[in-house]
Amino acid sequence: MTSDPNEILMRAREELAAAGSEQQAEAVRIRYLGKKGELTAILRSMGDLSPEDRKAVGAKANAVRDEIGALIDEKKKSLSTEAMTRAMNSEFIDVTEPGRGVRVGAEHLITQTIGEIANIFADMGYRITEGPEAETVFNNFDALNAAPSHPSRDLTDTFYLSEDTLLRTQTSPVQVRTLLREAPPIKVISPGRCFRVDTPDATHSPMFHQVVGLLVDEGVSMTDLKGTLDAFAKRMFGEDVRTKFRPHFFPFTEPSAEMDISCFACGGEGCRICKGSGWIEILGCGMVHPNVLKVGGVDTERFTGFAFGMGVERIAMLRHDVDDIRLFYENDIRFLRQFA
Ligand code: 2NL
Repeated sequence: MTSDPNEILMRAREELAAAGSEQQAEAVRIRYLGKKGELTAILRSMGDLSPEDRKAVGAKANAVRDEIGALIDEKKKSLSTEAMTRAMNSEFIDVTEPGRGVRVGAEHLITQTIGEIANIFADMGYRITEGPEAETVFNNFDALNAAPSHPSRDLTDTFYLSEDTLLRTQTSPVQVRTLLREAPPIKVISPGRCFRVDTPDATHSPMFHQVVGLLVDEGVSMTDLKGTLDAFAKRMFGEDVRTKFRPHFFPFTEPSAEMDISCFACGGEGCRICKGSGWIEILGCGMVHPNVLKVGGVDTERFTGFAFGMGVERIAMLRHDVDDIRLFYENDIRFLRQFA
């Protein structure tokens, strides 16, 4: 170590020239100008010098201190500019490059099918009403004229939540709520999830979807039901399909029927889709039973109505040739993507 300011200035210059980073430049400041720095030591020890020496050495040491400080600031600035230039060159962003592409999701086929059915009925003036999946036994069974002994009420067929609540086995209870809340004319469809105790296989699932419809007004007859559902079938499956109604039984309608459409795949010749018969069962329907209308306080001398219900999975499976209902719930993207 030396106490010659000029010699210190030379060494500081060399060290700064060699400094490759702002930290290394700062280390130079600490070594010479810091609390324990070499130049600081000289300035501190000036009291030991004679007055003449003190003046000369003091002036020189102060000048060197200022110069080293300025050199360090300059070096830091140039290092920082260099670092920025290097970053600008290596981190160049090509704003003209095409984007990376966003993966857009799509509606599930069941949701799409519900939408198509709903749109057709919306065009005929129906409102869409929804209700809770957890229902009362009253709305799900009693109000719909199901006898106390009706098999679907059985504990082994229905998910009971308590003695008087359950997971709805159909979406008709939504329309019971409508009947209880509103006076005719009523014209609604109710899509939604339903639940039945079932072991899953290719055609059964303990959770499935239904769309049910209800129309109550003055002078409604079976011809209105047939015309409405025939119009629906033609829009849903093609203008060429014919419909036929076979007698059936439901506790909530009388008379009741099931509607078949002529096979949209073979035109009625008989094929794999219609299992050789030329006809495909699509939905259940009927004239609303007076007992059900009375629950809603409807004057059954003045008003009549029709109702219908269809399984959404069944319709989607038929139209898209899906052979296993479980595919809808497995969320295998390779299956779902086909309908995006
Ligand atoms: C089926 C077909 C159907 C209804 C549901 C209904 C609703 C009210 C009054 C009368 Cl509020 N009926 N819904 C009618 C006929 C058929 O669903 O296969 N169900 C098991």
